[in-house]
Amino acid sequence: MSDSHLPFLGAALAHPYRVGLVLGESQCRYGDLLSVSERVAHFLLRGRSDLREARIVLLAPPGFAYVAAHWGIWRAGGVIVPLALAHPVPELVSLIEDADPELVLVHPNTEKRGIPAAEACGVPWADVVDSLKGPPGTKLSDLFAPMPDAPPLPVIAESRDAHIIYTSGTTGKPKGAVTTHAATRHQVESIARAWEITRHDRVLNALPLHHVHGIVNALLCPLWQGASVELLPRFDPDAIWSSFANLRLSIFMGVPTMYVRLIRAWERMPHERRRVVGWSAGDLRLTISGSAALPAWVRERWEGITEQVIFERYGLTETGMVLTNPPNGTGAGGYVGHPFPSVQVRLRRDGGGLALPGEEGCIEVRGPGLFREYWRRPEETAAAFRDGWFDTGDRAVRHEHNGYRILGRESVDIIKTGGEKVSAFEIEDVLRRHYRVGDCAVVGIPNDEWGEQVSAAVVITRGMAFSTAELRGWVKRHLANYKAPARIIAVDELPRNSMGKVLKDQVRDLFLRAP
Ligand code: MCA
Ligand code: AMP
Repeated sequence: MSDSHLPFLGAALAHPYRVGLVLGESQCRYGDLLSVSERVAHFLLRGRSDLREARIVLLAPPGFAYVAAHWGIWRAGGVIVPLALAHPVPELVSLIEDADPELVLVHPNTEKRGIPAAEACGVPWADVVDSLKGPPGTKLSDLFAPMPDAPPLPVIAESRDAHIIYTSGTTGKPKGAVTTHAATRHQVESIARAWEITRHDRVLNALPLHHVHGIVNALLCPLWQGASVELLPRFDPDAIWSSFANLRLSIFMGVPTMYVRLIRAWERMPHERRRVVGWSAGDLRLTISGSAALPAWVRERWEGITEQVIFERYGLTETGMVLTNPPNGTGAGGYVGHPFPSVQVRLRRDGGGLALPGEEGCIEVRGPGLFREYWRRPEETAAAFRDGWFDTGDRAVRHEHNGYRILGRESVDIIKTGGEKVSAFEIEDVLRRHYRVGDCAVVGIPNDEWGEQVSAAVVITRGMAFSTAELRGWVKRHLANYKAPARIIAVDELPRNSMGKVLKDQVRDLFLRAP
């Protein structure tokens, strides 16, 4: 088997017979992933020696095909651009146009949206399941067989780009954060060191695979270490409780909303089952929350059910993981702890200078795990850094012992709902294109289950009737369903200052006061 010298393959090459993935009833060994990803690489290369950082969009649900394609893209010298399963065609078109890929890999479950989107962009597409078979003409029965006559795969320099992950910002459409192989390795090594992840771990991953959380933390990091990952095709609280009860898992990672959903599912169970699954979850080595603030009640309730303390960490798409509590459960609730190994963090005080312990400021990050650039957006890349430090836009305070406590974001126009970051501007832009909407303002309203709920105040064009369902449907036709406002209220006019700028704090108050 040819070796493309990527360090993430190390554990796979050393332990081909170990189980890498658990998918329902079936298991997949590292050796299988190596064989099949080599076939994917040759499928993508079509006789060429190196994809030379061509972007390949992957639109596939979590599963064997996703992981084999991911590895195959990297081994062929390509850059993976994973897109969300929730995107409707227009949003896929806009992301594919931006990424400018050489190919879109769709899956039987995603082709209904993936194919029209690729065709609208004039980009070729292929079925990821076909790519697993390797060069055309390969029989399915040869899937896991070695490829003795295949030419060697390219040697990939670590300075080359590895993936582009789209993230919403304060301006316009989502931006692609480009991360190199070297930065990805630093992110993985940093997590593995901080959380002591080894080949003896077994991680349950029910996260979507188009974010750093699901890809780097819960998939690449354990596979890099030679551990096993149980991949769920989608988040299903009952399936997760069953996995806790039936499998010897050691790590679960989730966003706060997932813990809320798990708690609600537990509360619906018969008394006896509650005890069994609660104890099994208590046997996990690590239960980790991130991507949004973990409410105190969730942490306490979870501890009551499982006798297990959820520990919180903090990170971003652009930086990978930044801050973490100690994995032994001794961190304080409400804090996200101290920097990961090799990550430097500082707090910039408003008006300049660095904040002292106990003083509020904006988190800035530096280190070898940071992204390289926003794809084809040099100005926005430059604006994201100050003296080489990445400006996270998150506000925090630091205390000597417990570390950092996140206080919120600088911008009211970024909303975190169920761990998904959404831009108010993007939703306002779509709402304004509806013929009934004269004007609108989108804000995030605190919510027990979602953290924040996307909420829109709309000025309806004179004389028109107003329907929440119609406006939600309109947004869902253009953007991922989680961007559709959960709450919509009609107002005569939006509160504005003397310069005409919408006063979002006052818009928020409208919702907080509404019944
Ligand atoms: C689904 N819905 C949502 C969301 N997700 N509404 C608001 N916010 C959401 N995030 C709505 C759908 O529109 C739908 O509404 C209804 O819920 C059911 O949809 P379904 O897809 O079945 O929902 P679900 O599967 O239960 O999803 C909830 C979820 C999901 C599992 C919490 O949102 C999720 O996987 N979130 C994690 C996102 C994540 O990985 N973030 C990491 C990025 P309707 O019926 O009206 O259509 S941050 C990151 O990577 C950094 C580095 C970090 O720090 O981790
Ligand atoms: P994303 O851009 O989707 O990667 O989301 C990154 C953002 O998620 C950060 O800038 C924070 O606002 C938020 N975030 C991540 N982890 C936490 C956490 N533990 N507590 C509060 N916010 C968090």
